[in-house]
Amino acid sequence: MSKTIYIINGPNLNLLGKRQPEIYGHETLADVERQCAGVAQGFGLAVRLLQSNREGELIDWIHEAREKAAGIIINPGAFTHTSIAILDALNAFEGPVLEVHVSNVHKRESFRHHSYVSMRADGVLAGFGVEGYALAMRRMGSLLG
Ligand code: CA2
Repeated sequence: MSKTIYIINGPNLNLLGKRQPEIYGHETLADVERQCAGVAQGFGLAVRLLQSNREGELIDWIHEAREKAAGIIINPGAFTHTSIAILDALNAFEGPVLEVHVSNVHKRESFRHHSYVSMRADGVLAGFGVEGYALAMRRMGSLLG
């Protein structure tokens, strides 16, 4: 059976491709899922794309990933900059964790420059648009292949 990669998305990312295209582009989470599934297939991996506006639900999925996923690609949205709880959950996950941001957070407001999740992430991509997810999936393939 294929190893599964969880692609976990935080608050407001359900709006990708629907609002603020000047920052976040025109592609939706459905496009992200399709692009990542294509890359994953080449490495014999499967994907499960998840999105929630609730911190606790994101944490529950990270816990679930301990049993069901070989790796996590996560864009925690604004929780990136605030959530020690998400960091704690990721610290209990043993596989690779890659952090993705659609925008270049370092080019934006200073409150976006710090990430709790980066203290656990094995790699961070920011500012590659939604293409960052597929790039992270390619890296996941190298790490797990
Ligand atoms: O650049 C990223 O991917 C962010 O994680 C996105 C978060 C932001 O708080 C982080 O600092 C950086 C915001 C997600 C909001 O997503 C939207 C997408 C389209 C339209 C409106 C919001």
